[in-house]
Amino acid sequence: MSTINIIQFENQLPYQQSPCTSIKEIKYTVEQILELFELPFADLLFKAQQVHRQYFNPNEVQRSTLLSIKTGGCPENCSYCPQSAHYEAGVKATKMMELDQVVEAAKAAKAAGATRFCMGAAFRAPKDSDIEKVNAMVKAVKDLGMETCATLGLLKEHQAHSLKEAGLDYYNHNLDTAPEYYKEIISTRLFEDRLETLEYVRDAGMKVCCGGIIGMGETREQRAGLLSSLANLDPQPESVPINSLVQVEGTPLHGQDKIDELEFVRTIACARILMPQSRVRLSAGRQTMSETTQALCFLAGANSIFYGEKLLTTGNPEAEKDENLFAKLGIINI
Ligand code: SAM
Ligand code: DTB
Ligand code: SF4
Repeated sequence: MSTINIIQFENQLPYQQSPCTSIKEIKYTVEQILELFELPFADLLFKAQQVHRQYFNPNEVQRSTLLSIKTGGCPENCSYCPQSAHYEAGVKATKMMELDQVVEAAKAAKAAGATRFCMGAAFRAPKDSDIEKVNAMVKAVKDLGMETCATLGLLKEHQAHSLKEAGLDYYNHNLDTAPEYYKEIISTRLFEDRLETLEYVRDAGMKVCCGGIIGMGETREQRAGLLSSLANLDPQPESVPINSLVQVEGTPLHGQDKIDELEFVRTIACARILMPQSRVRLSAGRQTMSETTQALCFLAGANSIFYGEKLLTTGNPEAEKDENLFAKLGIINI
């Protein structure tokens, strides 16, 4: 068994200065995270469970439902994304949804058991007039007694404050992949632009939902690089979505070798160990994942999911299927 002790991370790591203030010091190096990845599977999962049980009830999983409030036609070229205008992925571009449609969807999500409603828009960066519309949605969804989350792309400082004032609880903005691999995936905006948005969100007082995608052809070292960037955010994100790439025909990443499912479970376990107080979200990719692999992900410390038959443009397991899985595993919704 490796001698890595989780506690040692706090005390024995080299200090490095980072240009971005949301990463104040490099507490978790890629090399150390690789050592975790390389542990025997049983030892890695045991460590992850120990950490998980320090802060969470391991039988509780939080559920969020997504709604695409503005779909497609996005000017960015994220090579995984069917909503990019750069690719022909069969997604029809729409205008922003009307408020009453959003409220209807949120009511249905609440009735099905979701506690958070996450509104996503295919923007590079929203205009102030878009923020006004989203603010009205946030207020209406909060009035239903749900937590709110939005993912609208890059924000300006005053926009983050405006969303916070409207009552937005979480802002989702992912780092997506390791800084070293990032330019292979997206060239229309920088990794550093993302860090800036995360800083505005944090400074405005909202909770941060920030994760990435596994299975885009990255190496294990690059998976460790993504986790290092996430874990070194200070404070760490409250919510960490780990997406398994959903391959959509027409996008450049379609046809990519699929990630090995046990490697995906290892990634979840490492995320749990590195970010003990965060909710690690088993995110996109569940539709093609076996129940057994999902169960291993929960065992490895995942404790939230996207719930409902659609993500943004692609499918997700039906609510009833998830209810059955939760019943088999004795998992309760919170
Ligand atoms: N346009 C905004 C942005 O990029 O920040 C918000 C919506 S965007 C769809 C939110 C996140 O969904 C992306 O950062 C990416 O991590 C994830 N995502 C998009 N397409 C995906 C896919 N095909 N498979 C897995 N995750 C995906
Ligand atoms: C996140 O990390 N994953 C969600 C949410 N945040 C917005 C989106 C997944 C999108 C999967 C592809 C689609 O449905 O378009
Ligand atoms: Fe646009 Fe977001 Fe898709 Fe990138 S991930 S193309 S920014 S909708």
